[in-house]
Amino acid sequence: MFVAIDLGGSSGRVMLGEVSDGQVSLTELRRFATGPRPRPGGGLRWDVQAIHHEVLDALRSVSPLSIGIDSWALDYGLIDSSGSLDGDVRCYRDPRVEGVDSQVRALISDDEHYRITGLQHMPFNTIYQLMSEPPERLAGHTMLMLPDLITYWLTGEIGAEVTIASTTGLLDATTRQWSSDIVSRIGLPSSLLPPLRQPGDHSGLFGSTQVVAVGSHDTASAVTAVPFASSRSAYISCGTWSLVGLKLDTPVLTPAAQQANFTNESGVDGTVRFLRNTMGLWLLNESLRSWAISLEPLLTAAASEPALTAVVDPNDPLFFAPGDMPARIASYCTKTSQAVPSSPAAVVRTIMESLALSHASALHTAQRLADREIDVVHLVGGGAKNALLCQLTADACGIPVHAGPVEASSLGNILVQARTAGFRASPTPPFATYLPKGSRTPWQAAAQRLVSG
Ligand code: LRH
Repeated sequence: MFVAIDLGGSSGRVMLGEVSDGQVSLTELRRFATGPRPRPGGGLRWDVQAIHHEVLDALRSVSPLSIGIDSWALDYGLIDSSGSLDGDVRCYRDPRVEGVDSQVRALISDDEHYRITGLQHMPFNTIYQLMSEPPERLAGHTMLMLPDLITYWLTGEIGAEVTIASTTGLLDATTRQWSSDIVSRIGLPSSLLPPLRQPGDHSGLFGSTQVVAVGSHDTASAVTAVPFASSRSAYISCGTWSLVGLKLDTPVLTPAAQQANFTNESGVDGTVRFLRNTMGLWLLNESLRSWAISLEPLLTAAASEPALTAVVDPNDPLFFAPGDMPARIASYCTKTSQAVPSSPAAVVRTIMESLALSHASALHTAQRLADREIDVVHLVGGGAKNALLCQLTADACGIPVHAGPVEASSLGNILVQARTAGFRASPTPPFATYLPKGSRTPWQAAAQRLVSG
């Protein structure tokens, strides 16, 4: 039996995985809220001590063959010379990074940065978070991405797993090594970055149990669990974010890919996750939080709401911070001269259709940039449970959507551990297929409203 510690932006899970007949079965041992919390001094932080405590408590009751850890990307802790965490682990939604990208641009142009890292420009990428730190907080410190920090707390060993290192803006996408060029040009201390680990490496021992480096970026683990039907299959890993793209052998570092803001993150087994990071169920989860009502009846009601009366761009900065999401959706609709959704069900319909449109746009761009025909898309992660979202995504994309697995990151995490321990196991097949219905014309017209809005 293996343990996956899988930390998402709204909840964390400790999952048990058993391998039998080449398939992994998962059992949830523990689930806890992770979401960002306000910091006493302003801004947003993660309660990493609470996460560590939940993990330790869950591990007390099991004796697995190994443990693997994956989490959301971008955020890090700083370890001081005495080996302690110095200060908070800030959330990428913390506004401290505002304007920092233009300071970095003066040291290395966006074009050159993209040619080296292949990383999608997001103003809250790790590189900008680091550059917003006072220099004295970096000197004599080691940066550990969240899974590397939990690994360090469990094992005492320091390292940087490569799939999550590739989201920092400091890793060379071609050599898959830290870019000493970028590090020296932006003036970061080179001692900040620990030696790299690969998925499948042994990271250290927790008691007598091996901790194995997996695809420690949750998206890397999720893509490992996609039951790809063929090379013409794309994926959408849909949780707080929707990661929409292709698994490739080599990065696409072209100006067109840069302009479309596509990312080339390092995947398991030397693969590349060529994708666009678009906002996902965050809009829905934040809306539910402000209404304090449950999802299922709302989704049923949303399915009968009239189609495409109002759509929003989920990536608009207006939706980025935590807070009253329905009010912001209303103000977006007013600003773009669309009908304001007048009930929670109508808001949910708007969110679902907006995510479907955003999925379709990213998918069509991915196939153009990678010059690859796509005839099916796998939707994995929490969004796979949402039948309305899966159907609308199939309709907007005009191709079938294979749904599942839901716990893709945990499954991918266990698949790498199982392989490392010498077991043969493959991704779980999809549990449902949604065929596209209706014409794509109304979707294209709705997309046009966003462009001209
Ligand atoms: C998805 C994800 C995504 C990152 C974001 C911070 O959970 O890891 O790939 O960009 O969270």
